[in-house]
Amino acid sequence: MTGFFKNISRLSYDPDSTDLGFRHYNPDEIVAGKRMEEHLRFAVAYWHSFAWPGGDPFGAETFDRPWFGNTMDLAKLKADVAFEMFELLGVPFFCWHDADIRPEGDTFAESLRNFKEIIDYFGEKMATSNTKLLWGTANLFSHRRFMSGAATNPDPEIFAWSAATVKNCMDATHKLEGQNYVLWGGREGYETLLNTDLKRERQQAGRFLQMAVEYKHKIGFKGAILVEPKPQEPSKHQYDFDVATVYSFLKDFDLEGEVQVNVEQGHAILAGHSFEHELALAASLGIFGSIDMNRNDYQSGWDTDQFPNNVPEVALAYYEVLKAGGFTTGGTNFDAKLRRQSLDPVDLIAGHAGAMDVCARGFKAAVAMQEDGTLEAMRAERYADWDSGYGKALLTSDFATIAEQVVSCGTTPQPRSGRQEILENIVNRFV
Ligand code: XLS
Ligand code: NI
Ligand code: NI
Repeated sequence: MTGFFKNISRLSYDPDSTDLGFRHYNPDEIVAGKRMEEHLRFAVAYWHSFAWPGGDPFGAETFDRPWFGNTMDLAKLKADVAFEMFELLGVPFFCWHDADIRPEGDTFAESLRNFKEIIDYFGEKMATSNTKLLWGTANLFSHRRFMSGAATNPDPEIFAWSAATVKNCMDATHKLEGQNYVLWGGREGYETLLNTDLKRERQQAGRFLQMAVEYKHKIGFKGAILVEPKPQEPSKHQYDFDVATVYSFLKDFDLEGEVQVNVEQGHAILAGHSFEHELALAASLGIFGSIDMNRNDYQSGWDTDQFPNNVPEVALAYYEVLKAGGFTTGGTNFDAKLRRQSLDPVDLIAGHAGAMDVCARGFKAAVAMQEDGTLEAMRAERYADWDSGYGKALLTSDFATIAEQVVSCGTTPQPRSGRQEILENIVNRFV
């Protein structure tokens, strides 16, 4: 034991808890035919909880963690603390970037050696832990070499460096039996069109993603490859703008059926959508994979990555997840970080525990809405005329025939209510 979380014991379900216990998340409770833990599939994000130093654009680190520093011993201490936290929270999964877990070396080879040693260290820990790997990913955005992009960099050597990095991160994810591999392109975009060959960069990104898919098949990785859309930040414009943009990109590069999306709450908001919009669209396009759960500050206009705390919002999101059939390889990754004034170890536990409770409440509300069935019945009723007779035949007809029928039948269609307020009132019965 590292002693970092001293005086904190394993959290358990206690509906009357006034302390750190879960008041709503009961992993063993059967909801909609399955244990809640298996539905929600919570994951801790290594970067926010253990690598982020608490800086902001106006100030440097506020956190003073005993594992901060660039040595292997400290990287192992960080891993020890991380696995202690997974155990305290009882989370079934975690996620990492290469740069979160290993010290950067002077050369690619040295960084890789460090990385592999930590992956082995994780492997040993995972052998006796209940926490598995939801996904691995490569950090192709923090180091200055990636300032002009990774796959989309004007310098081919950076493309090569990035490809080598993703290859090794995929190997490691495969080795640890990760359920997915994620690609998020924070620098795959531009700062100014004046220096950007948009067409060429898009081709580079497409080929890069094809190579990742080819490599997945080569090594026999059975998990899903997920692209995480985000419209901007850190780049002014990012190519994986939103779910719709990613879909057209996948179509263009023949990657449909090979790649799904990891949808993040805060990114949806930045793109001018709601989380449920992005989830519903992903599901309808057949590319729903996993979620990064967090929330933005609605006033600040950037990706603040706060822990979720809005039950009605979360309920509508899980409603879409349920309609998509729930998670298969995906899960609920808390891509969320503490506020920089939240210095204490207990804050890390409280942030996650509260978020797990908010998700549990939202999820149970979503299940209740689904089991009640009124919302879906009303939706089905709204489109019912398409299911038979005239409506059913319409889409296989043609303009000329339709025009003739419209004139000859002589009736004028009457507008019907969309019933939005009634539907919103129904949702409010459950949240
Ligand atoms: C940043 C992204 C990042 C990805 C993983 O905004 O959300 O954390 O999830 O690279
Ligand atoms: Ni994000
Ligand atoms: Ni994310």
